Amino acid sequence: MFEETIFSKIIKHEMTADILYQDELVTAFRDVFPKVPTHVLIVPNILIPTVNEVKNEHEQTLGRMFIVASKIAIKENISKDGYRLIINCNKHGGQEIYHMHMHLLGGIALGPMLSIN
Ligand code: DGP
Repeated sequence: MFEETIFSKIIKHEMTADILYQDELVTAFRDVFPKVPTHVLIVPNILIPTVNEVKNEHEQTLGRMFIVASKIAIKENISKDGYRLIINCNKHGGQEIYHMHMHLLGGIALGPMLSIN
């Protein structure tokens, strides 16, 4: 069994978040510390800690994450100018919350893909 994070509480509505979308597979809510004007997290409802734990059985959920990201981008009016989708994995990837999630980032030009300090 994996250890639940704050994201499980948000998914179960035990903790407040600005939820934009929820269905039987995924939940999308605004990042509490937005880095750009639109910063949304798209999260599987089941706990997959990192991309390393992704299995064949998660294929539908992973597909749904992209579909939801695309729909939210349209709703947020950032689809035409463009946006970035990021999934961080483990320490070197900069992952802080061990419930796999996709960042949808947009609303400004994001510049180069990476800046390594
Ligand atoms: P990552 O570094 O990829 O694990 O990103 C975790 C993100 O989660 C980070 O951008 C901040 C966000 N976050 C952390 N705690 C909360 C919370 O309680 N609510 C919301 N909405 N977002 C959170």
